[in-house]
This record gives sequence, structure tokens and C-alpha cells, in this order.
Amino acid sequence: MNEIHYSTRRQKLLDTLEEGVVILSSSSPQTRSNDTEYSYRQNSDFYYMCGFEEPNSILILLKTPESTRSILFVEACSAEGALWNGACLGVEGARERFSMDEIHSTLEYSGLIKEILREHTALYIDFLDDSSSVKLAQQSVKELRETRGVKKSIRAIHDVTYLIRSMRLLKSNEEIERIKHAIAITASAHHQAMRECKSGMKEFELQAAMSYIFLSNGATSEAYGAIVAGGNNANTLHYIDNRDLLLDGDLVLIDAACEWELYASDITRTFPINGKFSDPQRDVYEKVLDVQLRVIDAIKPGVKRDWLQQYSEKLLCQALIDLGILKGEITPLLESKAHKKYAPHGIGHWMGLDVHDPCPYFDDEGESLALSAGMVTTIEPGIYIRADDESVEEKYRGIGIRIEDDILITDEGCENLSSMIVKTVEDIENLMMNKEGICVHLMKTY
Ligand SMILES: [Mn+2]
Repeated sequence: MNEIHYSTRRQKLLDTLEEGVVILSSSSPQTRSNDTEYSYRQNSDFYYMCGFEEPNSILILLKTPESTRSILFVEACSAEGALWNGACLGVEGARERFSMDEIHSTLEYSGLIKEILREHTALYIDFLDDSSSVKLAQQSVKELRETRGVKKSIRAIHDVTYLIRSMRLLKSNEEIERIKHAIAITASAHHQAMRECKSGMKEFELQAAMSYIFLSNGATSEAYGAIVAGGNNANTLHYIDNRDLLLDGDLVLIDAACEWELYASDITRTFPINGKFSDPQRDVYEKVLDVQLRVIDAIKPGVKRDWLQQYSEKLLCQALIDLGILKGEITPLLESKAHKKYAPHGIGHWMGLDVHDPCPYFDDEGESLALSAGMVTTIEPGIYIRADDESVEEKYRGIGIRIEDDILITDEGCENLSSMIVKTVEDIENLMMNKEGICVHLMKTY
């Protein structure tokens, strides 16, 4: 992504405003414990508008009836900071790299924001932004209100995230390339987990095998905390302990994926620990896979998200009836939401800069959003039967299965961006038996 990308986005955002001041802050470094920090991750909305990855930075966009202006405030470099934390770009470095109208040191922000706010009537912020940049702006608004002779004053505060996240719904080709790259690395990692899996291993050993592939291919991070859930652990939807033994005869559900240059992937595969599905496992697995394939098949521009959800629930409910897990007619079962006991979560979510991209799911009229080309959604049906559920035949108890792929909506319909990751019973068993099969080798990207 180059500078034109970001300046086009800024212009597009400003085009939707009559006039006003937009303030966006970078993420703040987060303490993990005492004086150690989590690895830094830039605020996605901030990054989307300027591509700047350092902390302690602020982006201001201005619009008057006559003109627009973009101003970036960056941390000034110091020899002390460089010694401990490495060099930052600094004002001069940022001016060389980024095409903003103005770039200043963050130290100049408090003085400049007051001068800026006295020329405007509307302020656009992230309501959850509790950084000093917003607090200083609010303080300035108050001071200006108490100052005689100021011609304009801020009369409205708006949420800027809705505007940005509506833009984030439609991915550019460059964004899709980053998502594809994340998926390619994640594909290698899932295949490696299938190859290395043996009964008697610990869940975290599979996680480690995948992390090795993420890191050795240059992925900056996992896109989210990996779920490696053997046996009945798969029935805890957000299981992240990953410390149990993997047992012969059980399945393992792995929901894990990496982030590439701030863009996420999100993939789940479920496979037999010993390499061979038992008959009951295969029965449930093929039902989930069939639902997933049918839902993906239905994806095309114009289809509404809530229709997709209802369609998937209908298919899952029918699958549960076919398996004998639910008994009765589909219509009353759907109405009473009986299927939710075994298929409790949604069919998917937007994905992009965030693994759960916070883009709108409804339009301005409150209608469920219709899919259009350039959107990326996960499709991830699952069936979960707890080990202690005595209302279900014993052979199915303890089985938890989810299959998740990342889908790009195209003009013609859709493209499964993660279709290279094996998921039929035959392909999984072949890969686990031959350790080769359909094999995506480690890519050298460095
Ligand atoms: Mn997901």
C-alpha cells in the first residue's frame, strides 16, 4: 500500500463531512505485568487512515467549506529512547516517508489543537478513545467556550469510527493481497499441524508447530489467541488453555491463524488425532462440511447477511435432525431455536484489519447489509455435542466440529481465499497418512 491509498481514504472520509475536525489516536502500549509490555499493535482505524505504525501519534483531519488538511503528530526521537527502544522515525523521517499536509512533533499538539478547534463547529472522534489527545481537545473546547471573541465553537461531537468502518467494509486489491498472504502462511501452519499430530502430544505442541511457521514466514503475530482443542475441549467455544493431552480416537479442533502486515486470516480445521475419522466423527464432520459448502455456494452480491444466517441455521438444524440429534419437524425446531444448543454461534463475521472486523452489519435504515464485491467474511458452521449430554446418542458425545474459511465476495459470486487448506475427509486422511498429500511447503518470503 502506498501513500496514495491513504490520502485517497482521507479524502473520501472528508468528502462525507460538511465541515469539522477529525481526531484519531494511535494505540497506547499496553502493560502486561510490572514493566513489561504486550507487543505493540497499531489502532486499526488510525492505521487505515494513515499507515503510520508508531505509538504516541495523532492524526487530525480538517475540513472547512473551502479546503481540507491532514496533520500527523509523531513522537520526537530522542537519543535516550533510541538506546532503549530503538530508533523511531521522528518528525523529519516521517516527513520524508509520509505525504501529509503537515507533520509535527506530538509535543506541539496541545497548542495547535486549540488553534484548530476555534475555526470549526463539529468534532469527530472515537467515543472509546480515552487518550490525552481527545482529553486535550475537550479541554480546549471548554476553554474556547469561556473565551469571548471566539467566532466559532464546537457544537456537535460525532462518532468517526462508524464512517471509517463503513469504508473498511470494501477491501482494495492491496488489502486482499495482504489477507491472501496471511492465509497462505496459515495454510502451511494448518497442514503442518495435521502432519505432526499424534496421540500423546499436548495441545500446545500443535500450537507451537503452527507458531513456528507463522514466525519463520515473517508473520508479525497470531491474528488472535489460538484455539487447539482436543476432544471435548472443542465444545468450549473460546477454549485457549491448550494444555491438555491429545488422545487417540478424539478429534482436535484448531482455530488459529496469523496476521500479515496488520491484516488477519481466520481459519478453523477439525481432524482426527490418530489420522482416521471414526464413523460417528465422519458422519458429523461431513454434515458440517456440507453446510459450509452450501452456504459458501449461496454467497453472491445482493445476498443479505441475515438471510445467510437464517439459511445456515436451517441447514444446521436439518443436519442435526438427519444425525438423530434433534427429533421432530424442522419448522418448530427452528422456531424454538432447539438447534442453538448444538450450533450456538453465528455463521461468520467480517474480516480484515481486525479478525472480527468491526464494520457495520446493518445499513442506515437498520436493514441487514447486503453483500457486495470486495467484502470479506468468514463462513464457519459448527456442531458441538458435549461429552456429558445424555440426550444424545453416546457415539456422538464429546464431538465438537467447526470448519472455517475466509470468503471474498466478487462480482460473480465469491472466492474462497482459503480453499487450499484441506478439509474433505479423504484429503485430511491422505495428508495425515502420507504426511505429504496436498502439501503447501514453507514459503520463503524473506
Ligand atoms: Mn472466526
